[in-house]
Amino acid sequence: MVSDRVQRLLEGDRRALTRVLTWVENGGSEGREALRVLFPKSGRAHVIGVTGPTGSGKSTLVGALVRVLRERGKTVGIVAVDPTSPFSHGAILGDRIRMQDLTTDPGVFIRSMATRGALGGLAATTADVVTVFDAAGMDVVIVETVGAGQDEVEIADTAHTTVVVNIPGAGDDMQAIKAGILEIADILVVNKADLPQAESVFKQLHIFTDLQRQAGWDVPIIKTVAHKDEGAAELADAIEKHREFITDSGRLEEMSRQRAQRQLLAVAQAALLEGALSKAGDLVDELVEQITRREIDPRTAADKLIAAAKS
Ligand SMILES: Nc1nc2c(ncn2[C@@H]2O[C@H](COP(=O)(O)OP(=O)(O)OP(=O)(O)O)[C@@H](O)[C@H]2O)c(=O)[nH]1
Ligand SMILES: [Mg+2]
Repeated sequence: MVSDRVQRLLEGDRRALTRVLTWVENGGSEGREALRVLFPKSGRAHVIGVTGPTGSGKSTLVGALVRVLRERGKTVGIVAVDPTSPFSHGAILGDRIRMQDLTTDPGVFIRSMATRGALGGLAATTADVVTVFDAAGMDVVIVETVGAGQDEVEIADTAHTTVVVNIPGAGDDMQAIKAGILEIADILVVNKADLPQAESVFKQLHIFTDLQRQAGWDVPIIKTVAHKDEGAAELADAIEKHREFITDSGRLEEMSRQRAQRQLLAVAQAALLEGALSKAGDLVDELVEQITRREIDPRTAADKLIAAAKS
């Protein structure tokens, strides 16, 4: 069953892709089996993270970017990790019409991820969904997330190139700076450049990038008017330039190795803990009680738990 669907996915069957993505998101045995086969076939796609405040125009910008990438002959998978994304629902009519040409394009596949109920964490599930798109042969995979919390920063970890979208009109202090997500940017975008104060945000970002130099890479700042496709070609060029930079400098390989280590250790940690807890039974509750009553310190209690799991 699973291998049959995976085979059809690899042959380009979109319905098989949809099914496999559902399995992977559910985190069950089918998903795991599919990933076992698909993982060795992944690793070719360029993964782009697009993050920024709610309503900054991320989805609109992704739409504009995808149109440019399609003109350049690339196939694109989009993962929208945000329930309010126009890729799922809630778009104003204009946006929906603009998204239409994407949803009917066989070279584009859009997946909206449920943010709740993702087993093993949102970041881990997102990484698996990216792996499936990658193995399915997408040249580019774009992950859209609202830049607010830890999850978003972890998801940006999955990306080779992270684009942080800023907008004018958020007062003097930019929301993105507050959320501390500028640091993760390989490319900065000032979207809604048609609005007043765009220039002011642009200047503030320049001050920021002058202070924060990445070795060998000057973070470009690109003005866009996403709903008019303005700046999308420049953004695509900057992304391509960054891809060349990380490939030629060896950064890509280094990133892949670090990611491999993080993934291995994260999964192993979760599995070991799960194993230990299932063996320890009531001991966990007992130890929690004892720590609460200050009869035992957490470290000694953990030693007891590990000893019980091993016996
Ligand atoms: N004036 C102006 N409006 C824009 C621009 N880009 C997007 N918008 C509008 O901004 C609104 C929000 O755009 P979205 O693309 O849904 O923003 P988002 O960041 O994906 O929003 P969430 O996914 O909900 O966080 C829409 O009404 C867009 O039409 C722009 O460059 N200029
Ligand atoms: Mg969106």
